[in-house]
Amino acid sequence: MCTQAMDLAPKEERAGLRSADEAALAARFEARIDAGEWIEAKDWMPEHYRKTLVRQISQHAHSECVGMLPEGHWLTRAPTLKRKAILLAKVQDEGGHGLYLYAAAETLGTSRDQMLAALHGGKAKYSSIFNYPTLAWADVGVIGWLVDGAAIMNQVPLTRCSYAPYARAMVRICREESFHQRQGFDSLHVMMKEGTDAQRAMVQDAVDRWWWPSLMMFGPPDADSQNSAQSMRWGIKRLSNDTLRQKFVDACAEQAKVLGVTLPDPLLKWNEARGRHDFGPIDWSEFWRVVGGDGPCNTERLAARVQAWEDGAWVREAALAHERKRAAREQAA
Ligand code: BYC
Repeated sequence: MCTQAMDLAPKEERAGLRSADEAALAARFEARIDAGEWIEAKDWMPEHYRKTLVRQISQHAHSECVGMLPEGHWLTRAPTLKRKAILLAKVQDEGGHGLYLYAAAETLGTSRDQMLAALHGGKAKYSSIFNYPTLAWADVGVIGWLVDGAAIMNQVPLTRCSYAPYARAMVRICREESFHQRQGFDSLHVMMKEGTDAQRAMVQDAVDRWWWPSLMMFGPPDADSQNSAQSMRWGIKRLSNDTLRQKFVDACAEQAKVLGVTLPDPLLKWNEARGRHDFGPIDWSEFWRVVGGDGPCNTERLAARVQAWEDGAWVREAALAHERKRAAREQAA
C-alpha cells in the first residue's frame, strides 16, 4: 500500500488557474488524462479535479466506517464461533478500508480532521445503504452478498481511477471485498440449503428489504447524476451509475437462483434482445429522502460516529503527548 504519501502539491499550484502558464498546465493535464497516465499527489491538477476526488474519496471513507455499524450490531449475536470470527474480521477490514481511503484523500491536501468534521457536522455524505437497520441474523449474510457485491461492482473500475493513490487503495480493498461477498453468500447458502423453514423465511425477508436499497447504492440514474460527465471525462469514474447497476442486476439474478431466493421485483426478467435483465422502476424519492437525512437510521448512525470520536479524545491526546515527549528526547540527545 502506498497511499500515504503526504507530499502535497505546492500551494500556488493548488490555488487554481491564474495565468497563461496555468492554462498550459491545464492543457497538459488533459493530455495526460487522454493518454491514460496516472496522476500522482505531487502532479499539477485542476482545482475541480482535486475537489471532486476529495468529495468522492472522503464519502467513500465515511461509508466504510459508518458501514461497520449495521454489521457490528450482530457481533455479540452471531450464531456460532465460526460466524463470529468471520464477522469480526470483516468489520475490522471495513475500518481498515476507511483508513486507506482517508490516507488517500489526505494526499490531496485535506486533513482527516477536516473530513471528519464535515461528517460529524452532517455536511458530508456517506452511502445511503447504511441508514437501513439489520433486523435479523440473515441481514448480515445479505449485506455480504448484496451490499458488498454492489460495492465490488462499483469499486473494481475504481482500481483504474486516474488518481493513482485512490486506485492503489482500491486494489487491496477489492480483494478484501471479494472475501466479504463470498462469506455472505456462503452464510445464506447454508441457511437456504441446510436450514429450517424459519431460517429460509428469514433469508427471504432480508432479501426483500435490502434488494432495492442495494440498487440505489450505485447513485441516481445517469440522466440525474450531476457529477458523472466530468468524473468520467477525467477517468475518476470509468463506468456510469446505470451501467454498473445493470451489471449488478444481471449477476444477482443468476446468484438468486443458486440460493433459491426470489428477488422482490415482478418485472425482473431476461430480455433476449438486449442480452440483459429488465427490471422494475426504483423509488428515487426514497433514495433522496435517505440521502437527505430522513432514512430509518440516519440519526442513530451519525450519533454513533460522533460518540466514537468523543470517546477517542483521550487516545488522540495521549498519542500527541507521547510524540511531544519523543521529539523532546530526540532534541535533547
Ligand atoms: N448514497 O452525481 P452522482 C462498502 C450522491 S462502502 C449517498 O452520481 P458521483 C461497505 C452523490 O454523492 C462503499 N449519496 O455522484 C462498507 C452526489 O452528491 P454530492 C461505498 C449518494 O459521486 C461496509 C449526488 O448523490 N462506495 O463497500 O458521481 C460494509 C449525485 O450523484 C449515493 C463508494 O463510496 C449513495 N448511494 O457518483 C459493507 C464508492 N449515490 O456529493 C460494504 C465510491 C450518489 O454531489 N463512490 N450519491 O453532494 C462512487 O463511486 C460515486 O461517488 C457514486 C456516486 C457512484 C457513489
